[in-house]
This record gives sequence, C-alpha cells and structure tokens, in this order.
Amino acid sequence: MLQRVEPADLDALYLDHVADLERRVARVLEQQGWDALVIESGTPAKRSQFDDQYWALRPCPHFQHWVPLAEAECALVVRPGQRTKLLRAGSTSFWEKPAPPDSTAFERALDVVRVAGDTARRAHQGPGRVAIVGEGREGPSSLVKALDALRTTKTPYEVACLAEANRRARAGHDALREAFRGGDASELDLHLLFLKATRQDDGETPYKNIVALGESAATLHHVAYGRQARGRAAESLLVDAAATCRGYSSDVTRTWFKGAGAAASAFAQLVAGVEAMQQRLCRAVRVGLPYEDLHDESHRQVAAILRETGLVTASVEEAVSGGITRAFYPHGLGHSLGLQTHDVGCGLRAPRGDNPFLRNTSEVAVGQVFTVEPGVYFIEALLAELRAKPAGAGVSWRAVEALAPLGGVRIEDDLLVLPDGARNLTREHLPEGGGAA
Ligand SMILES: [Mn+2]
Repeated sequence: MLQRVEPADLDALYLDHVADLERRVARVLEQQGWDALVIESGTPAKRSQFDDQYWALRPCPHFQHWVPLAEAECALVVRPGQRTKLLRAGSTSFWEKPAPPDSTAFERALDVVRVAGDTARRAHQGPGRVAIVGEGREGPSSLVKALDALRTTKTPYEVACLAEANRRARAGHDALREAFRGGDASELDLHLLFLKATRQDDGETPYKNIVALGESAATLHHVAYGRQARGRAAESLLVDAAATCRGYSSDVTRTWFKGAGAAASAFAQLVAGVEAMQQRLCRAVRVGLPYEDLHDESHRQVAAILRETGLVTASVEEAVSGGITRAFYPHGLGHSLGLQTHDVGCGLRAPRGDNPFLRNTSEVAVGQVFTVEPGVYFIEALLAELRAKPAGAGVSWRAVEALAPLGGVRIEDDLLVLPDGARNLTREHLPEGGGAA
C-alpha cells in the first residue's frame, strides 16, 4: 500500500499545476481570439422557492481547476502574460461561514484580491475581449468545450490528489467489509459507518454513498437506505462510495457476499467472473484505443460470464446483438474522473445509439483518469422487457430467479493512463475488487 500524500508535497505540485494551467489556457484563449478569461465560483442555489434554505455551494469545475476553494461569489481573472488574479469575496453573513480551505497554497500561486460581497462579479471586466464562464452564464460554448477537454489530462498535482482520494476511501471499504462479514448491519448503519471510517460528513462525499444489500443492488444508484437488519442466509453487499482530496474524487465500487447454498455459490462464480473481467479490461487499456471499443469488449465478456454461470444459453454473439447483455448490464463501462465524479471532458462526442449511457467516448490518451466499472444486475423492469422479446428465449429464467435476491455485482477502479498501459490508483490501496466477505 502506498503512503499518504503529504500536504506540503501537494502544495509544491499545486504551484506547478497553476503554471501549467496558465500556459495551456493561454494557448486556448489565443486560438479562440480572447484577451482574457473570467471564471466565477458560483452562488448557492435555493433548494425550493417556497422556503429559505440553500444547497451547499458546488463550485464551478472550471474555477476549481485553478483553486481548491468552495467559496461563493469569487472570480478568477486569467489574462495571458499577467499573474492570474483571484477576486475573493469576503463573507459578511453572521449566519454562516465557509469552511476554511484545505490549503492556502493558492495565495502563493495567484494574486489574491479581497473584494466586498458580490462586487467580485462586477470588478472583473478589463480591456479587450473578455470571456466569462460560470454557473448560469452563457459561456462561449467552443471555449467551454476546450476548457472541459483540458481537464481530462491530469497534471502531477491532480494525479496526487486522485491517488490520495483513493487512499482515503480505503478505510470506509475496509470497515464495511468487516461489518458485513461479522454482523447483520442495516444499509443505514453501513452508510453511517462509511462516513465515520472516512471522517466525512454526508455532504462532503464526492457522491452520495451507494450502499445496497441483496436485491437493492439492482437499483444502480441505491441511496434509500434500509433501516432494518435482514438476517438472510445468503447475502450480498454492493458499496459504491469514496472520498475526496482538494476537490478531486475517487470513485470505488466493491461487491461482497456471504452465506451458503446454491444461490450463494452461483453468485460467487458471478462475482469472480466480473472481478476477473474487470482486471482484464484494466490491462487492455492502451493509448490510442477508443474507450467505446473497450466498452463493446466488456459486453462480449459479460455475455461469456452469463453463459459460464448458466444464466444465458444463447451464444456470445446472440447475447450481445439480441440485447441480452444490455438488460443485465445497462450502464457504460466508465467515465472520466476528476473534480466532477462524472467529468464531462471525455464525453464530448455522443456514444453510438446502442450505448446510450456511455460517458467516455474519447480516445485513450496519456494522463487521462477514468473508471473501469463493469457490472451484472438483476433489474426487474429490464429483464421483464427482455423476457417478452424473442431474445428472451436465450435466458435461463430459473437461474435468474434464483440469483435475483442477491441484486447484482459491480466492481470499479480508477485508472491513470501511462504511455505503456495504466496505473490502477484504487488497487494500490484496495487490492481486491470483491468476493467472499
Ligand atoms: Mn463511477
């Protein structure tokens, strides 16, 4: 297991990150004919027009790319040839105060100017053509796309943050596996245990913890946690939960099972099959490969696993072309990862029509960070649809019914693309993807 990344090392890398960003953004601005770029941090959104509560600020990712600060009404002024300016709005509220930043290294990298209240929004206009990007702004779309694309290739600072976010997720996954193995905790208990073990408040996790026992795993984003212990003889646990470091997310899924009997041993085979497939797909990552090809390959491999576990009798070819694999595995193989858990930079092109939920359609390139997260699920609505179609004859419905109470399996790691393959940022800390608890 790798060591914790020290804050001082992150700070040193951050200074290089900003310098690198200044060079890359200057190139984009020049190409698109802009003299300067203003990026606003954002304003908290109201939860409902009928009361006076606000959501916590989700800073604009273009802003966070420069500075790990979650403060409203700030703005960055990027003017090539000059030091980048951060207009930092001091809060005048006596009701609340933003959390202090994890690091103040940005004070060394940027010219920080304190401005009062929302004047940050008005103070940033300067000479020449100035592009403004921020929540609710009609930013120039070709510029926004180019900035999104910049985020897909990570600097050493960003890689260190993503690696550290993975290390922080480990304590949570370890604790849940132990609690599941040794007891009969409810989903809510397991969710709260994850928060405690990773020292995160619910609103601080990169995405809402997905904690699913048994059939709940068939709801891909299950967050309506059950409050009762279940006491089942055969049980499964799918945990898709992670942590952050300076705004960067990890995204990690593990699937564990326990118990005996025919269903448990068939499920064991399914988990082992998905785990082995997921590792083969991680090893297949190569520079220049269209990610969608890897996604297509995952469907052929899911078909083979469905046959090996007796769930499907159709050939691999028929299972893929007849839509059988899409009923058992409806989501995409993975997505770009960074400041946003589902970062958009690798999805600038639409996927093929039969891959509607694929969020990574880029060509694999050095420095990208993305997830590889195949799965197999027993989703009632999709399987009922399949059963009514001719292709449904290629499914062993008795085997499906036997396994449905165990919900499904997903295994997810975060990969950094290297010139000769990929570094698995997750397995450095969590060597196993799933199995017997
Ligand atoms: Mn994911």
